[in-house]
Amino acid sequence: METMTNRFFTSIDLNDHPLSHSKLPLKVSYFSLLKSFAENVYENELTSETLNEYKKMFDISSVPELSASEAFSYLLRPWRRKNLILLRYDLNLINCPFNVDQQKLKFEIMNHAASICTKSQYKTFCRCFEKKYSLRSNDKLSEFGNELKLQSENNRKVLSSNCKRMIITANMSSGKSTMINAIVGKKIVKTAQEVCTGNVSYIYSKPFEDNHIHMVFDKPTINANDEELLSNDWDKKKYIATYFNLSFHQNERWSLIDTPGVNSSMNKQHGRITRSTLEQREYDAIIHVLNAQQLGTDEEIAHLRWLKKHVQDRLIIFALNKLDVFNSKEDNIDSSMDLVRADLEKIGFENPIICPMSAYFAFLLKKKKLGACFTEDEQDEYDLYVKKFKRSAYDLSRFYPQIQIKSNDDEFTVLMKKCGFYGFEKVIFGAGKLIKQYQNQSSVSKPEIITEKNAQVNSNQEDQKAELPSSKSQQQLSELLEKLETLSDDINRGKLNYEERRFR
Ligand SMILES: Nc1nc2c(ncn2[C@@H]2O[C@H](COP(=O)(O)OP(=O)(O)OP(=O)(O)O)[C@@H](O)[C@H]2O)c(=O)[nH]1
Ligand SMILES: [Mg+2]
Repeated sequence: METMTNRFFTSIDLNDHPLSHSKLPLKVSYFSLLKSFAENVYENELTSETLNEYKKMFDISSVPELSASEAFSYLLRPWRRKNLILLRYDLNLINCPFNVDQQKLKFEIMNHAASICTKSQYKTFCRCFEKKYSLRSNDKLSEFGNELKLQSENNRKVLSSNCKRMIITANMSSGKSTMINAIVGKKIVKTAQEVCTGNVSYIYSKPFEDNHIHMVFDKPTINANDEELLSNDWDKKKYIATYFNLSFHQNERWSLIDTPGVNSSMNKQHGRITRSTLEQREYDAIIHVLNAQQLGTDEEIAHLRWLKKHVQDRLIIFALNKLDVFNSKEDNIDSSMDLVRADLEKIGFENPIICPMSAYFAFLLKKKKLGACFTEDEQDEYDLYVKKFKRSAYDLSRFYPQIQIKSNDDEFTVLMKKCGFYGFEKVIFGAGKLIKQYQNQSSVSKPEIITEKNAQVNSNQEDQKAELPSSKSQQQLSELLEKLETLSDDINRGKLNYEERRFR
Protein backbone atom coordinates (compact mmCIF):
# COMPACT_ATOMS: atom_id res chain seq x y z
CA MET A 1 0.00 0.00 0.00
CA GLU A 2 1.38 3.35 -0.92
CA THR A 3 1.94 5.95 1.76
CA MET A 4 -1.40 6.42 3.42
CA THR A 5 -2.06 9.18 5.90
CA ASN A 6 -4.41 9.59 8.83
CA ARG A 7 -7.19 10.74 6.53
CA PHE A 8 -7.69 7.17 5.32
CA PHE A 9 -8.73 6.14 8.84
CA THR A 10 -10.82 9.15 9.86
CA SER A 11 -14.41 10.27 9.38
CA ILE A 12 -15.88 13.61 8.31
CA ASP A 13 -19.58 14.35 8.56
CA LEU A 14 -20.34 17.59 6.73
CA ASN A 15 -24.12 17.51 7.15
CA ASP A 16 -24.19 20.21 9.83
CA HIS A 17 -21.31 22.35 8.64
CA PRO A 18 -21.84 25.87 10.01
CA LEU A 19 -21.71 27.37 6.52
CA SER A 20 -23.79 24.76 4.70
CA HIS A 21 -26.81 27.11 4.51
CA SER A 22 -24.90 30.36 3.99
CA LYS A 23 -25.24 32.60 0.97
CA LEU A 24 -23.50 31.53 -2.21
CA PRO A 25 -20.73 34.20 -2.25
CA LEU A 26 -19.69 33.31 1.29
CA LYS A 27 -19.64 29.58 0.51
CA VAL A 28 -17.60 30.11 -2.67
CA SER A 29 -15.12 32.43 -0.93
CA TYR A 30 -14.75 30.16 2.07
CA PHE A 31 -14.27 27.09 -0.11
CA SER A 32 -11.73 28.84 -2.36
CA LEU A 33 -9.66 29.89 0.63
CA LEU A 34 -10.01 26.52 2.33
CA LYS A 35 -8.83 24.81 -0.84
CA SER A 36 -5.79 27.03 -1.07
CA PHE A 37 -4.83 26.19 2.52
CA ALA A 38 -5.67 22.50 2.21
CA GLU A 39 -3.47 22.14 -0.85
CA ASN A 40 -0.57 23.86 0.83
CA VAL A 41 -0.70 22.82 4.49
CA TYR A 42 -0.06 19.12 5.12
CA GLU A 43 -1.78 18.01 1.92
CA ASN A 44 -2.37 14.27 1.52
CA GLU A 45 -3.42 11.94 -1.31
CA LEU A 46 -7.09 12.23 -0.33
CA THR A 47 -7.17 16.03 -0.02
CA SER A 48 -8.64 16.71 -3.42
CA GLU A 49 -11.35 14.06 -3.04
CA THR A 50 -12.21 15.42 0.40
CA LEU A 51 -12.39 18.94 -1.00
CA ASN A 52 -14.86 17.67 -3.58
CA GLU A 53 -17.08 16.52 -0.72
CA TYR A 54 -17.02 20.08 0.63
CA LYS A 55 -17.95 21.36 -2.81
CA LYS A 56 -20.90 18.99 -2.95
CA MET A 57 -22.00 19.93 0.56
CA PHE A 58 -21.84 23.67 -0.29
CA ASP A 59 -23.62 22.90 -3.57
CA ILE A 60 -21.11 24.95 -5.54
CA SER A 61 -19.84 22.31 -7.98
CA SER A 62 -20.77 24.36 -11.03
CA VAL A 63 -19.76 27.77 -9.60
CA PRO A 64 -16.33 29.17 -10.56
CA GLU A 65 -13.88 29.36 -7.69
CA LEU A 66 -12.14 32.55 -6.62
CA SER A 67 -8.44 33.12 -6.35
CA ALA A 68 -7.13 32.83 -2.80
CA SER A 69 -6.49 36.58 -2.60
CA GLU A 70 -9.99 37.45 -3.85
CA ALA A 71 -11.45 35.06 -1.29
CA PHE A 72 -9.25 36.59 1.38
CA SER A 73 -10.44 40.12 0.63
CA TYR A 74 -14.06 38.95 0.84
CA LEU A 75 -13.65 37.09 4.11
CA LEU A 76 -11.59 39.75 5.85
CA ARG A 77 -14.53 42.15 6.00
CA PRO A 78 -15.12 42.73 9.73
CA TRP A 79 -18.58 41.10 9.75
CA ARG A 80 -17.29 37.99 7.96
CA ARG A 81 -14.03 37.43 9.81
CA LYS A 82 -15.50 34.99 12.30
CA ASN A 83 -15.73 32.45 9.47
CA LEU A 84 -11.95 32.25 9.44
CA ILE A 85 -12.21 30.49 12.79
CA LEU A 86 -13.49 27.46 10.91
CA LEU A 87 -10.41 27.21 8.73
CA ARG A 88 -8.32 25.47 11.32
CA TYR A 89 -11.08 22.98 12.21
CA ASP A 90 -11.74 22.14 8.59
CA LEU A 91 -8.04 21.76 7.87
CA ASN A 92 -7.77 19.44 10.85
CA LEU A 93 -10.47 17.27 9.28
CA ILE A 94 -9.28 17.41 5.68
CA ASN A 95 -5.59 16.91 6.20
CA CYS A 96 -5.65 15.43 9.74
CA PRO A 97 -2.23 16.61 10.84
CA PHE A 98 -2.77 14.90 14.22
CA ASN A 99 0.85 14.15 14.72
CA VAL A 100 1.72 17.81 14.24
CA ASP A 101 1.25 20.06 17.24
CA GLN A 102 -1.29 22.87 17.01
CA GLN A 103 1.33 25.62 17.22
CA LYS A 104 3.13 24.13 14.26
CA LEU A 105 -0.13 23.89 12.35
CA LYS A 106 -0.86 27.52 13.17
CA PHE A 107 2.61 28.45 11.96
CA GLU A 108 2.06 26.63 8.65
CA ILE A 109 -1.31 28.33 8.20
CA MET A 110 0.22 31.76 8.89
CA ASN A 111 3.06 31.00 6.52
CA HIS A 112 0.69 30.14 3.72
CA ALA A 113 -1.48 33.19 4.50
CA ALA A 114 1.60 35.41 4.20
CA SER A 115 2.24 34.01 0.74
CA ILE A 116 -1.22 34.78 -0.64
CA CYS A 117 -2.23 38.16 0.83
CA THR A 118 -0.97 41.69 1.17
CA LYS A 119 0.90 42.90 4.23
CA SER A 120 -2.08 44.72 5.68
CA GLN A 121 -4.41 41.79 4.97
CA TYR A 122 -1.91 39.52 6.68
CA LYS A 123 -1.93 41.71 9.79
CA THR A 124 -5.72 41.60 9.95
CA PHE A 125 -5.70 37.85 9.36
CA CYS A 126 -3.19 37.34 12.19
CA ARG A 127 -5.28 39.48 14.51
CA CYS A 128 -8.51 37.63 13.86
CA PHE A 129 -6.81 34.24 13.81
CA GLU A 130 -5.06 35.10 17.09
CA LYS A 131 -8.40 36.13 18.49
CA LYS A 132 -9.49 32.56 18.10
CA TYR A 133 -6.74 31.50 20.46
CA SER A 134 -7.81 33.98 23.13
CA LEU A 135 -11.56 33.38 22.96
CA ARG A 136 -13.07 32.93 26.39
CA SER A 137 -15.30 29.97 27.01
CA ASN A 138 -18.29 32.23 27.72
CA ASP A 139 -17.79 34.00 24.44
CA LYS A 140 -20.51 32.93 22.00
CA LEU A 141 -17.98 32.69 19.21
CA SER A 142 -16.17 29.94 21.05
CA GLU A 143 -19.01 27.59 20.15
CA PHE A 144 -18.90 28.47 16.50
CA GLY A 145 -17.73 25.39 14.64
CA ASN A 146 -17.77 23.29 17.79
CA GLU A 147 -19.26 20.35 15.92
CA LEU A 148 -16.29 20.32 13.52
CA LYS A 149 -13.91 20.58 16.44
CA LEU A 150 -15.57 17.62 18.17
CA GLN A 151 -15.24 15.51 15.05
CA SER A 152 -11.53 16.25 14.92
CA GLU A 153 -11.12 15.42 18.59
CA ASN A 154 -13.03 12.17 18.13
CA ASN A 155 -10.82 11.24 15.17
CA ARG A 156 -7.70 12.09 17.09
CA LYS A 157 -8.80 10.14 20.19
CA VAL A 158 -9.64 6.98 18.30
CA LEU A 159 -6.55 7.19 16.11
CA SER A 160 -4.26 7.48 19.09
CA SER A 161 -5.66 4.30 20.68
CA ASN A 162 -4.23 0.85 20.06
CA CYS A 163 -5.56 -0.94 17.00
CA LYS A 164 -6.64 -4.51 17.70
CA ARG A 165 -6.14 -6.71 14.67
CA MET A 166 -8.15 -9.87 14.05
CA ILE A 167 -7.43 -12.23 11.19
CA ILE A 168 -10.28 -14.44 9.97
CA THR A 169 -9.36 -17.80 8.57
CA ALA A 170 -11.21 -20.98 7.53
CA ASN A 171 -11.82 -23.38 4.72
CA MET A 172 -13.58 -21.92 1.71
CA SER A 173 -17.22 -20.87 1.93
CA SER A 174 -17.37 -21.16 5.73
CA GLY A 175 -18.66 -17.61 5.99
CA LYS A 176 -15.51 -15.56 6.72
CA SER A 177 -16.53 -12.68 4.48
CA THR A 178 -20.17 -12.86 5.61
CA MET A 179 -18.95 -12.55 9.19
CA ILE A 180 -17.00 -9.39 8.33
CA ASN A 181 -20.01 -7.89 6.57
CA ALA A 182 -22.12 -8.74 9.61
CA ILE A 183 -19.68 -7.02 11.97
CA VAL A 184 -19.51 -3.92 9.79
CA GLY A 185 -23.24 -3.96 8.95
CA LYS A 186 -22.63 -3.42 5.22
CA LYS A 187 -21.62 -5.61 2.32
CA ILE A 188 -18.03 -4.48 1.92
CA VAL A 189 -16.44 -7.79 0.95
CA LYS A 190 -17.74 -10.24 -1.62
CA THR A 191 -19.56 -13.38 -0.49
CA ALA A 192 -20.79 -16.29 -2.62
CA GLN A 193 -21.39 -20.02 -2.65
CA GLU A 194 -18.34 -20.49 -4.86
CA VAL A 195 -14.75 -19.51 -3.99
CA CYS A 196 -14.75 -15.74 -4.02
CA THR A 197 -12.07 -14.31 -1.75
CA GLY A 198 -8.78 -14.71 -3.60
CA ASN A 199 -6.53 -12.28 -1.76
CA VAL A 200 -6.23 -10.59 1.60
CA SER A 201 -8.41 -7.60 2.52
CA TYR A 202 -7.68 -5.32 5.46
CA ILE A 203 -10.75 -3.65 6.94
CA TYR A 204 -10.23 -0.80 9.40
CA SER A 205 -12.83 0.77 11.69
CA LYS A 206 -13.43 4.51 11.37
CA PRO A 207 -14.26 6.62 14.45
CA PHE A 208 -17.86 7.46 13.51
CA GLU A 209 -20.34 6.93 10.69
CA ASP A 210 -20.04 9.40 7.85
CA ASN A 211 -21.39 7.10 5.12
CA HIS A 212 -18.13 7.04 3.20
CA ILE A 213 -16.20 3.86 2.56
CA HIS A 214 -12.51 4.47 1.98
CA MET A 215 -10.55 2.03 -0.11
CA VAL A 216 -7.09 1.52 -1.55
CA PHE A 217 -7.10 -0.90 -4.42
CA ASP A 218 -6.00 0.72 -7.65
CA LYS A 219 -5.79 4.16 -6.14
CA PRO A 220 -6.95 5.62 -2.83
CA THR A 221 -10.57 6.81 -2.68
CA ILE A 222 -12.97 7.97 0.03
CA ASN A 223 -15.99 7.02 -2.06
CA ALA A 224 -15.69 3.32 -2.89
CA ASN A 225 -18.81 2.03 -4.63
CA ASP A 226 -20.26 -1.50 -4.57
CA GLU A 227 -18.63 -2.44 -7.85
CA GLU A 228 -15.16 -1.48 -6.61
CA LEU A 229 -15.68 -3.06 -3.19
CA LEU A 230 -16.94 -6.36 -4.56
CA SER A 231 -14.64 -6.64 -7.57
CA ASN A 232 -12.96 -9.97 -7.99
CA ASP A 233 -9.41 -8.97 -8.85
CA TRP A 234 -7.27 -11.48 -6.96
CA ASP A 235 -3.93 -9.96 -7.87
CA LYS A 236 -4.00 -7.21 -5.31
CA LYS A 237 -4.70 -6.74 -1.63
CA LYS A 238 -7.53 -4.41 -0.66
CA TYR A 239 -7.51 -1.87 2.14
CA ILE A 240 -10.88 -0.61 3.33
CA ALA A 241 -11.82 1.83 6.10
CA THR A 242 -15.42 2.15 7.24
CA TYR A 243 -17.46 2.61 10.40
CA PHE A 244 -18.27 -0.69 12.18
CA ASN A 245 -21.96 -0.81 13.15
CA LEU A 246 -21.58 -3.08 16.15
CA SER A 247 -24.52 -4.23 18.26
CA PHE A 248 -23.26 -2.04 21.10
CA HIS A 249 -21.10 1.03 21.44
CA GLN A 250 -17.34 0.69 21.61
CA ASN A 251 -14.68 3.27 21.07
CA GLU A 252 -11.54 1.45 20.01
CA ARG A 253 -9.75 0.95 16.73
CA TRP A 254 -10.11 -2.40 15.05
CA SER A 255 -8.92 -4.01 11.92
CA LEU A 256 -10.21 -7.24 10.45
CA ILE A 257 -8.24 -9.26 7.95
CA ASP A 258 -10.26 -11.30 5.47
CA THR A 259 -8.35 -14.19 3.92
CA PRO A 260 -9.00 -16.73 1.16
CA GLY A 261 -10.16 -20.25 2.09
CA VAL A 262 -7.21 -22.56 2.68
CA ASN A 263 -8.53 -25.71 1.00
CA SER A 264 -9.30 -24.80 -2.59
CA SER A 265 -7.74 -27.50 -4.76
CA MET A 266 -8.36 -25.39 -7.88
CA ASN A 267 -6.65 -22.34 -6.37
CA LYS A 268 -3.75 -23.65 -4.34
CA GLN A 269 -2.27 -20.17 -4.21
CA HIS A 270 -5.16 -19.14 -1.90
CA GLY A 271 -4.06 -21.46 0.87
CA ARG A 272 -0.50 -20.21 0.51
CA ILE A 273 -1.55 -16.56 0.70
CA THR A 274 -3.53 -17.22 3.89
CA ARG A 275 -0.84 -19.30 5.55
CA SER A 276 1.88 -16.81 4.72
CA THR A 277 -0.32 -13.96 6.08
CA LEU A 278 -0.87 -16.00 9.25
CA GLU A 279 2.84 -16.64 9.57
CA GLN A 280 3.65 -12.96 9.30
CA ARG A 281 1.82 -12.54 12.65
CA GLU A 282 0.69 -8.99 11.99
CA TYR A 283 -2.47 -9.47 14.04
CA ASP A 284 -3.39 -9.87 17.68
CA ALA A 285 -5.90 -12.72 17.49
CA ILE A 286 -7.26 -15.28 15.07
CA ILE A 287 -10.92 -16.03 14.41
CA HIS A 288 -11.23 -19.48 12.92
CA VAL A 289 -14.61 -20.11 11.31
CA LEU A 290 -16.02 -23.63 11.42
CA ASN A 291 -18.77 -24.43 8.97
CA ALA A 292 -21.51 -26.27 10.90
CA GLN A 293 -22.60 -27.89 7.62
CA GLN A 294 -19.22 -29.57 7.15
CA LEU A 295 -17.77 -30.36 10.52
CA GLY A 296 -14.78 -32.60 11.08
CA THR A 297 -13.64 -32.88 7.46
CA ASP A 298 -10.03 -33.92 6.83
CA GLU A 299 -9.31 -30.48 5.37
CA GLU A 300 -10.71 -28.80 8.48
CA ILE A 301 -8.62 -30.94 10.80
CA ALA A 302 -5.53 -30.36 8.68
CA HIS A 303 -5.90 -26.57 8.88
CA LEU A 304 -6.59 -26.70 12.63
CA ARG A 305 -3.45 -28.79 13.12
CA TRP A 306 -1.50 -26.30 11.03
CA LEU A 307 -2.79 -23.43 13.21
CA LYS A 308 -1.91 -25.31 16.38
CA LYS A 309 1.58 -25.96 15.12
CA HIS A 310 2.42 -22.61 13.53
CA VAL A 311 0.56 -19.87 15.38
CA GLN A 312 -0.07 -21.21 18.85
CA ASP A 313 1.31 -18.00 20.33
CA ARG A 314 -1.85 -16.16 19.29
CA LEU A 315 -5.30 -16.17 20.85
CA ILE A 316 -7.66 -18.22 18.68
CA ILE A 317 -11.42 -17.75 18.88
CA PHE A 318 -13.53 -20.38 17.13
CA ALA A 319 -16.77 -19.37 15.43
CA LEU A 320 -19.23 -22.17 14.74
CA ASN A 321 -21.16 -20.67 11.85
CA LYS A 322 -24.28 -21.52 9.79
CA LEU A 323 -26.21 -22.98 12.71
CA ASP A 324 -29.35 -21.61 11.09
CA VAL A 325 -29.24 -24.55 8.66
CA PHE A 326 -29.70 -27.05 11.45
CA ASN A 327 -32.93 -28.93 11.46
CA SER A 328 -34.30 -29.46 14.95
CA LYS A 329 -35.44 -33.01 14.12
CA GLU A 330 -32.14 -34.25 12.72
CA ASP A 331 -29.51 -32.02 14.27
CA ASN A 332 -28.65 -31.06 17.78
CA ILE A 333 -26.78 -27.83 18.45
CA ASP A 334 -25.69 -28.84 21.95
CA SER A 335 -24.13 -32.11 20.85
CA SER A 336 -22.45 -30.41 17.87
CA MET A 337 -20.90 -27.90 20.26
CA ASP A 338 -19.67 -30.81 22.42
CA LEU A 339 -18.25 -32.63 19.39
CA VAL A 340 -16.45 -29.52 18.14
CA ARG A 341 -15.01 -28.92 21.60
CA ALA A 342 -13.83 -32.53 21.83
CA ASP A 343 -12.22 -32.35 18.38
CA LEU A 344 -10.45 -29.10 19.22
CA GLU A 345 -9.19 -30.47 22.51
CA LYS A 346 -7.95 -33.60 20.76
CA ILE A 347 -5.91 -31.40 18.44
CA GLY A 348 -4.45 -29.64 21.45
CA PHE A 349 -6.52 -26.47 21.94
CA GLU A 350 -7.11 -26.26 25.68
CA ASN A 351 -10.44 -24.80 26.80
CA PRO A 352 -11.22 -23.46 23.34
CA ILE A 353 -13.49 -20.40 23.08
CA ILE A 354 -16.31 -21.48 20.75
CA CYS A 355 -18.88 -18.94 19.57
CA PRO A 356 -21.94 -20.49 17.89
CA MET A 357 -23.74 -18.22 15.43
CA SER A 358 -25.50 -17.46 12.22
CA ALA A 359 -23.37 -14.76 10.60
CA TYR A 360 -25.76 -14.46 7.68
CA PHE A 361 -28.80 -13.78 9.86
CA ALA A 362 -26.75 -11.24 11.86
CA PHE A 363 -25.89 -9.52 8.57
CA LEU A 364 -29.58 -9.38 7.61
CA LEU A 365 -30.51 -8.06 11.05
CA LYS A 366 -27.97 -5.24 10.82
CA LYS A 367 -29.00 -4.45 7.29
CA LYS A 368 -32.59 -4.08 8.41
CA LYS A 369 -31.66 -2.03 11.45
CA LEU A 370 -29.69 0.37 9.27
CA GLY A 371 -32.66 0.81 6.95
CA ALA A 372 -31.15 -0.88 3.87
CA CYS A 373 -33.54 -2.52 1.41
CA PHE A 374 -33.81 -6.30 1.19
CA THR A 375 -34.00 -8.25 -2.05
CA GLU A 376 -36.98 -10.61 -2.30
CA ASP A 377 -34.78 -13.58 -1.36
CA GLU A 378 -33.31 -11.74 1.61
CA GLN A 379 -36.80 -10.85 2.85
CA ASP A 380 -37.87 -14.52 2.66
CA GLU A 381 -34.73 -15.69 4.44
CA TYR A 382 -35.09 -12.97 7.06
CA ASP A 383 -38.71 -13.97 7.82
CA LEU A 384 -37.71 -17.62 8.10
CA TYR A 385 -34.76 -16.91 10.44
CA VAL A 386 -36.82 -14.63 12.67
CA LYS A 387 -39.26 -17.50 13.20
CA LYS A 388 -36.49 -20.03 13.68
CA PHE A 389 -34.39 -18.06 16.16
CA LYS A 390 -37.42 -17.24 18.27
CA ARG A 391 -37.67 -20.95 19.09
CA SER A 392 -35.81 -21.97 22.23
CA ALA A 393 -33.89 -24.80 20.49
CA TYR A 394 -32.17 -22.15 18.32
CA ASP A 395 -31.57 -19.60 21.07
CA LEU A 396 -27.76 -19.47 20.95
CA SER A 397 -27.51 -16.89 23.73
CA ARG A 398 -27.42 -19.84 26.16
CA PHE A 399 -23.85 -20.58 25.04
CA TYR A 400 -22.69 -17.10 26.10
CA PRO A 401 -22.79 -17.00 29.92
CA GLN A 402 -22.31 -13.22 30.01
CA ILE A 403 -25.29 -12.54 27.70
CA GLN A 404 -28.79 -12.27 29.09
CA ILE A 405 -31.88 -11.27 27.21
CA LYS A 406 -33.40 -8.35 29.08
CA SER A 407 -37.03 -7.31 29.19
CA ASN A 408 -36.20 -3.88 27.75
CA ASP A 409 -34.15 -5.23 24.81
CA ASP A 410 -35.58 -4.20 21.43
CA GLU A 411 -36.33 -6.88 18.83
CA PHE A 412 -33.02 -6.30 17.01
CA THR A 413 -31.01 -6.85 20.19
CA VAL A 414 -33.02 -9.91 21.20
CA LEU A 415 -32.49 -11.54 17.80
CA MET A 416 -28.80 -10.54 17.69
CA LYS A 417 -28.41 -12.26 21.06
CA LYS A 418 -30.37 -15.33 19.98
CA CYS A 419 -28.39 -15.82 16.77
CA GLY A 420 -25.18 -15.71 18.78
CA PHE A 421 -23.67 -12.68 17.10
CA TYR A 422 -24.15 -10.23 19.96
CA GLY A 423 -22.25 -12.59 22.25
CA PHE A 424 -19.60 -13.15 19.59
CA GLU A 425 -19.07 -9.39 19.16
CA LYS A 426 -18.77 -9.06 22.94
CA VAL A 427 -16.15 -11.82 22.93
CA ILE A 428 -14.03 -10.41 20.12
CA PHE A 429 -14.35 -6.73 20.97
CA GLY A 430 -13.72 -7.46 24.62
CA ALA A 431 -10.79 -9.73 23.92
CA GLY A 432 -8.16 -7.11 24.78
CA LYS A 433 -7.31 -8.69 28.14
CA LEU A 434 -7.09 -12.21 26.72
CA ILE A 435 -4.89 -10.96 23.88
CA LYS A 436 -2.54 -9.35 26.40
CA GLN A 437 -2.41 -12.56 28.43
CA TYR A 438 -1.38 -14.46 25.32
CA GLN A 439 1.22 -11.91 24.44
CA ASN A 440 2.67 -12.08 27.95
CA GLN A 441 2.68 -15.86 27.99
CA SER A 442 4.09 -16.27 24.52
CA SER A 443 7.68 -17.34 24.38
CA VAL A 444 7.83 -16.78 20.63
CA SER A 445 9.22 -13.39 19.71
CA LYS A 446 6.36 -11.11 18.86
CA PRO A 447 6.08 -8.51 16.16
CA GLU A 448 5.58 -4.95 17.22
CA ILE A 449 2.00 -4.25 18.10
CA ILE A 450 0.64 -1.23 16.31
CA THR A 451 0.58 1.71 18.71
CA GLU A 452 -1.60 4.15 16.94
CA LYS A 453 0.38 7.09 18.20
CA ASN A 454 2.01 6.85 14.85
CA ALA A 455 -1.17 6.00 13.07
CA GLN A 456 0.16 7.39 9.84
CA VAL A 457 3.16 5.14 9.87
CA ASN A 458 0.94 2.38 11.03
CA SER A 459 -1.24 2.22 8.01
CA ASN A 460 1.81 1.92 5.85
CA GLN A 461 3.24 -0.83 7.98
CA GLU A 462 0.56 -3.25 6.92
CA ASP A 463 2.00 -3.23 3.47
CA GLN A 464 5.56 -2.35 4.19
CA LYS A 465 5.81 -5.38 6.43
CA ALA A 466 4.37 -7.48 3.66
CA GLU A 467 7.24 -6.28 1.54
CA LEU A 468 9.94 -7.19 4.03
CA PRO A 469 12.61 -9.47 2.60
CA SER A 470 11.44 -12.42 4.69
CA SER A 471 7.91 -12.31 3.33
CA LYS A 472 9.19 -11.57 -0.15
CA SER A 473 11.33 -14.65 -0.14
CA GLN A 474 8.37 -16.55 1.26
CA GLN A 475 6.32 -15.38 -1.68
CA GLN A 476 9.06 -16.32 -4.12
CA LEU A 477 9.21 -19.70 -2.47
CA SER A 478 5.43 -20.08 -2.84
CA GLU A 479 5.62 -19.17 -6.51
CA LEU A 480 8.46 -21.60 -7.04
CA LEU A 481 6.54 -24.37 -5.29
CA GLU A 482 3.51 -23.67 -7.42
CA LYS A 483 5.60 -23.85 -10.60
CA LEU A 484 7.13 -27.11 -9.45
CA GLU A 485 3.70 -28.52 -8.70
CA THR A 486 2.37 -27.64 -12.14
CA LEU A 487 5.49 -29.04 -13.74
CA SER A 488 5.27 -32.33 -11.90
CA ASP A 489 1.54 -32.56 -12.75
CA ASP A 490 2.36 -32.03 -16.42
CA ILE A 491 5.15 -34.58 -16.33
CA ASN A 492 2.93 -37.12 -14.61
CA ARG A 493 0.26 -36.65 -17.22
CA GLY A 494 2.93 -37.20 -19.87
CA LYS A 495 2.08 -33.86 -21.35
CA LEU A 496 5.59 -32.65 -21.96
CA ASN A 497 7.95 -34.01 -24.52
CA TYR A 498 11.64 -34.28 -23.79
CA GLU A 499 12.57 -30.87 -25.23
CA GLU A 500 9.90 -29.11 -23.29
CA ARG A 501 11.06 -30.76 -20.10
CA ARG A 502 14.59 -29.65 -20.75
CA PHE A 503 13.80 -26.03 -21.41
CA ARG A 504 10.92 -25.38 -19.04
N1 LIG B 1 -27.20 -20.28 5.92
C1 LIG B 1 -26.10 -19.57 6.10
N2 LIG B 1 -25.30 -19.29 5.06
C2 LIG B 1 -24.19 -18.57 5.30
C3 LIG B 1 -23.82 -18.13 6.58
N3 LIG B 1 -22.65 -17.45 6.47
C4 LIG B 1 -22.32 -17.48 5.17
N4 LIG B 1 -23.23 -18.16 4.47
C5 LIG B 1 -23.25 -18.40 3.02
O1 LIG B 1 -22.13 -19.22 2.69
C6 LIG B 1 -21.62 -18.85 1.41
C7 LIG B 1 -20.14 -18.55 1.56
O2 LIG B 1 -20.01 -17.42 2.40
P1 LIG B 1 -18.72 -16.48 2.33
O3 LIG B 1 -18.87 -15.46 3.38
O4 LIG B 1 -18.46 -16.03 0.94
O5 LIG B 1 -17.63 -17.55 2.76
P2 LIG B 1 -16.04 -17.38 2.77
O6 LIG B 1 -15.56 -18.23 3.87
O7 LIG B 1 -15.67 -15.94 2.81
O8 LIG B 1 -15.69 -18.01 1.36
P3 LIG B 1 -14.28 -17.90 0.53
O9 LIG B 1 -13.80 -16.53 0.68
O10 LIG B 1 -14.65 -18.21 -0.88
O11 LIG B 1 -13.38 -18.91 1.12
C8 LIG B 1 -22.43 -17.64 0.95
O12 LIG B 1 -23.44 -18.08 0.07
C9 LIG B 1 -23.05 -17.13 2.23
O13 LIG B 1 -24.29 -16.47 2.04
C10 LIG B 1 -24.68 -18.42 7.66
O14 LIG B 1 -24.48 -18.05 8.81
N5 LIG B 1 -25.82 -19.16 7.36
MG1 LIG C 1 -14.50 -14.83 1.57
